[in-house]
Amino acid sequence: MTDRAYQLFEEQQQARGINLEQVKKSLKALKIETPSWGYGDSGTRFKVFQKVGVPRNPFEKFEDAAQVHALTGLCPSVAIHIPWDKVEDYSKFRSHAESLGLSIGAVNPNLFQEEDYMLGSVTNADPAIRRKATDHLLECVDIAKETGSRDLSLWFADGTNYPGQGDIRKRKAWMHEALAEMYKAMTPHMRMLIEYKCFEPAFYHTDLADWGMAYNQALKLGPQAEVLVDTGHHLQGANIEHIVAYLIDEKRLGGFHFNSRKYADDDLIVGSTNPYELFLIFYQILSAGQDADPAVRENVDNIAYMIDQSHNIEQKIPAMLRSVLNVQTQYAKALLINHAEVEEAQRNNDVLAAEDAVRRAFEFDVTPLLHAIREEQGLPLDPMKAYLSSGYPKEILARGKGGASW
Ligand code: PSV
Ligand code: MN
Ligand code: MN
Repeated sequence: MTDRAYQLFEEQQQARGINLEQVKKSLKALKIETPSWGYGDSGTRFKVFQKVGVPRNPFEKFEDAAQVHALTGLCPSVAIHIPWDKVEDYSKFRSHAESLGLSIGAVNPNLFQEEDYMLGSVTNADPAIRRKATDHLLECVDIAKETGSRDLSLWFADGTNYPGQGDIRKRKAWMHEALAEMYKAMTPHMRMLIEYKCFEPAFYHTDLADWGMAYNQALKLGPQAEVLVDTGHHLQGANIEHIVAYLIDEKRLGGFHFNSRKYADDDLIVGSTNPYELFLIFYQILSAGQDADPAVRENVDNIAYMIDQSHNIEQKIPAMLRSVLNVQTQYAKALLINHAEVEEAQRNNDVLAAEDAVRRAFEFDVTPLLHAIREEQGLPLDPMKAYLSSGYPKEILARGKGGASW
């Protein structure tokens, strides 16, 4: 790469003691899973908007996801949600994914869309409903065996709207009972990623409301259970990067659902309102990646980076491209942090120098670096532009309206 902009960038970073070859290697290794449901029609509780050209079935969702991977080299796997992505023959589904250069990623059970679950699924006071919900979890383990998926991502809408509505401690025990049964059914290579959320759809209490509750369940289950951090699932002002650092240090950070939020679980394009938070999350991960404890480094190496966003008003594929490119940009910036400089400032209790050493990396324009790695990988320098000028956006219009919802 002889581009002038890259040359300047290289000189600038070398002068700061940054090993750009290592940075490029790390960037090329970044993998981000996209969610099948991010390609379908979506909306809010007020309205689900129907778009022209939306996939009509799980197979077409994967075809759209393959576009995102082909243009970015970042997204070789796609998470599925059951029953949204229920198919008759999972081995056929798996072959379809493989023929597109993809694999089927995390399997997400869905325990929030049936009438039966209005007052809870695995924490419902009715044992028959708890049984039905647990059976669905077991069904998802079987599906994961067929799809070759390692991760099962669990999110429960379970909670109550009013004081006294449910017995919080009994519900805690029922949650554990269901998770333990599922845990036992998993093969040794599988992982259970437990997702928490502070509220919504329940507005008084949620059975797994925060990382501590998810971590507590994971700890009681065993080493194959870990915590999933969805960036939209915290109360205002929560320090997500602190949670991330804490969980990695306890070797229980399983993965992320990246999305952007301003008010609640807004599920917006990643990095659209809070890029610095994303950068600081990567700062904690990269810092832990240099830990002396191999178990901490192992946790870092196994973090599943996943997107969880639903595009309400925008076109699905370009929105997904924007999300994954924003993740890549913030990761690239975080790779420019000079950790020795930060540590020296910390040792000297030099608050301003420490803050400056971290923030400075965020302020670099990493465009020349991203262009360089894309060129080296034979990818378009501007994946968004390449998509918009390709034939695909027009081709999918033939699908018409009325595609799969979520
Ligand atoms: C719930 O808000 C959530 O974040 C969970 O990950 C679900 O699986 C997903 O959204 C579904 O939209
Ligand atoms: Mn999520
Ligand atoms: Mn969510």
